[in-house]
Amino acid sequence: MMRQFDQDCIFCKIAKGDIPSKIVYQDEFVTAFEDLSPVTPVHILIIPNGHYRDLNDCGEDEAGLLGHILLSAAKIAKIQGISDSGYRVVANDGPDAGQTVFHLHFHLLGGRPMNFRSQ
Ligand code: DGP
Repeated sequence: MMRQFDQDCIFCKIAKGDIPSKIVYQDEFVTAFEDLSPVTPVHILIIPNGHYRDLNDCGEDEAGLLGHILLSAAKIAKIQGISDSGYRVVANDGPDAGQTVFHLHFHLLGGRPMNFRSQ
């Protein structure tokens, strides 16, 4: 059962369509949209359509949802044309990772080579 929206959350508002964003993919469970400050030529954020703060806020009940998010990332990478060149999927969880928006999201990054240790 998907969580409800949080009316004060900016990513919930994006999923609902209440504030504008460039949505590239959406289904019953997830919304994917272009990051406002892209760090790679392709930089998409994939979020669940309900409010989860981060991975720590997820449990076994969310196992299917989390799997669906990763499969959506692969699907969106194909749509974006970066399936073969390669891509990275990143979740920043908590202060050391620099999380700034507290609605679970996965960055889909691609379109140029990336160095894992420099970021
Ligand atoms: P982080 O919490 O560090 O994983 O990054 C959050 C990302 O969300 C950051 O790359 C910028 C992006 N972002 C923040 N606010 C908005 C917004 O209102 N619209 C869009 N499209 N992206 C946003």
